[in-house]
Amino acid sequence: MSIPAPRSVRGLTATPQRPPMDPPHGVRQIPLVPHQMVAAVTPHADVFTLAHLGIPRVDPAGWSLVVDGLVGRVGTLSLDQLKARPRTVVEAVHQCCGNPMEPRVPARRVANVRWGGVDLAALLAEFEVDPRAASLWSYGLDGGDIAGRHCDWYVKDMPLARLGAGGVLLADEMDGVPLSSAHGFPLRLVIPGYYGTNSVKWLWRLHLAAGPFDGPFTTDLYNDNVMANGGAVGLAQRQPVWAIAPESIIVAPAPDAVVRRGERIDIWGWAWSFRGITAVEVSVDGGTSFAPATLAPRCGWTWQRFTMPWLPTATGDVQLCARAVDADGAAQPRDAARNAVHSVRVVVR
Ligand SMILES: Nc1nc2c(c(=O)[nH]1)N[C@H]1C(S)=C(S)[C@@H](COP(=O)(O)O)O[C@H]1N2
Ligand SMILES: [Mo]
Repeated sequence: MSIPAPRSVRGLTATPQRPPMDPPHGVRQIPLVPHQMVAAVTPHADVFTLAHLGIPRVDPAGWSLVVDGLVGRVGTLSLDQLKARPRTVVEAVHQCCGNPMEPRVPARRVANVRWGGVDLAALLAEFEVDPRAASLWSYGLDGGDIAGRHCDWYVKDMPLARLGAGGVLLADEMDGVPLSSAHGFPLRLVIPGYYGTNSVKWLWRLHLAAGPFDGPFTTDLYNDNVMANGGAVGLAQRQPVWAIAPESIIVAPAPDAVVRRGERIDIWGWAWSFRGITAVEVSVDGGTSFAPATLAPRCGWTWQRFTMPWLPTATGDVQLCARAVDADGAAQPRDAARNAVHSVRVVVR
């Protein structure tokens, strides 16, 4: 596959060199399972790391960001120029959608992250985006072979209309400190409300285009109908894994916890989606009946805490489940979906 090189601009960066990759292969670190996700804002060290092709070690001195494509003004920005811009902080749920080859398997790789950086919509306005632009192609410095295809760079596309909902960030900080290499140093995209795969790390190029990008991470992988049909579908039939579907996790009690009959406990956890959650229901009988939990309001793009008091009245095994409903009225499916209902077995003694 050939990727068009950025139009060369006098004195400005052309296609960059790939930085050293360490490691030169995929990384998957998932420090927390749901019952460990007790913090409202996930500490830096507890945020999962996903990298398909390895981790580029970027020298910030030689780094710059290219903005090109359907813009009135092509340009590049150095890290210093970006850091000198007005800054913003966005707290947002951050979720990996799981293995793209297994779109119906819940992975529950999730965190709630405080990102710092610059607002993308404000920055792009300065480049005079052409009205024909409908898609933002974001390029990472990593590349290699995946799913039988070669890619020069990790590239994702985002509908430009997403900017209208706000919060899209070029982030250089996580929880007040510079991004680590694993999380995208020196700069990454953050698209609140979209699955993590869309938030391109080690960003080097923003390309404005009229239509979708054709590449392994946009055309073959991360397309629900491609996976459902077991093969490639045309660009027009794509169903990209973009907006996060309604989901909830039970944090407490933990799996296999022993609780006392006649002693009140709180069942609590987190719920989130692109649109925001309007109700969470909890079941203490394996999903036969549900009762509404108390739900905290959403604050920007954060996950929302739910809690329900429970007084166990009989001894034995109990299957607890939580089900979130979002602002569209869409509810979590019982099973066979990446956002299937989370269920926890506890023992009442
Ligand atoms: N350049 C680049 N960006 C990337 C990826 C990648 O492999 N390369 N992985 C994506 C995936 S699948 C996820 S879930 C998130 C993970 O971000 P984190 O490792 O900072 O938590 O980064 C996304 N951005
Ligand atoms: Mo992911």
